Amino acid sequence: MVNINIVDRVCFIEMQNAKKLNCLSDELCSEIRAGLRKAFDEECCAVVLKAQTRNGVWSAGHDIHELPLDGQDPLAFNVPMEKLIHDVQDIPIPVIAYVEGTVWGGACDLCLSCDMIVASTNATFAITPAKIGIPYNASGIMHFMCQLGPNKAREMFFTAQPLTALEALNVGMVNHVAEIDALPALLEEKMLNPLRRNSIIAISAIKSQFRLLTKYSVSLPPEELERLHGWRSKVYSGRDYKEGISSFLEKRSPNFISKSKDLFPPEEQH
Ligand code: YZS
Repeated sequence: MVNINIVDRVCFIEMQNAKKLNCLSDELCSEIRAGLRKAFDEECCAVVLKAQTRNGVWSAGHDIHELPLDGQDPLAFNVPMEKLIHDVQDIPIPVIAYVEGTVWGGACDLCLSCDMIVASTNATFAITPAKIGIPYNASGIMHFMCQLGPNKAREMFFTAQPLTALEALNVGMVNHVAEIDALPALLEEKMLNPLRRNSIIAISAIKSQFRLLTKYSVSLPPEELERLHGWRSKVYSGRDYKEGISSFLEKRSPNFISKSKDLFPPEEQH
């Protein structure tokens, strides 16, 4: 599912499950995580996460077939896709998302969790939980808020509409955009050659500081955390979530009927 190739201290991890649109299945996430560990063990100075595309799709996001229907949190801390997102942020080596094509759902969060993104002009980025009745999760929402600002992040989550590569560049989500043929040279000149020249121990210390500063920049009192979890569990154990998954798999439009007030029953309002 994944090809790992180390060239001149850079670890290229290529998703090769194009026939399944590189859906972030548990297996694919585990193989990418193994690639990250190999990059660290082999003392690489950078990781490049790329994909073999089909129908122009870089990754179709979480494998919808693997979303739990038994009331479990689909985006719990310990699900493989979330573990991959944590590993990308925790590995003390710059991880660059190299995007040629469309990116959907959790794959968009994965790209945002990388340290930098270079994209081809035909790339697009969409976060789509609202299309499936998923409440997303706080750490993922934070990634978008930090990278895009609250307004653009809300627009992406609420509309589930793709952002073009140029729009993503304008809001600072993407570092560089180029025509697909020019992207390899841009990656080498703007990123990989400087990374090979610079001090990796200094970069590791700087990346680790970035991680701590963003991780602890928000502190919610425990009761607010519990309230947040209450909202999420109501949604992912509710009707719209099941309807979102069924409608996708049955290739029909969803019929969402849950109401906002279902989240805030009168007895709980204060
Ligand atoms: O009909 P077959 O069996 O060939 O299967 C179809 C699709 O069902 C399948 N497929 C997927 N299967 C599981 N999980 C997926 N995410 C997924 N996406 C697609 O692949 C076969 C080809 O799909 P088509 O729709 O026929 O292909 P195409 O017309 O080229 O459209 C490609 C896209 C990617 C635009 C389309 O498949 C699509 O919109 N897929 C869903 C993208 C998406 O919303 N992914 C987010 C998944 N959820 C998450 O990542 C998070 C949990 S959340 O929802 O919170 O963001």
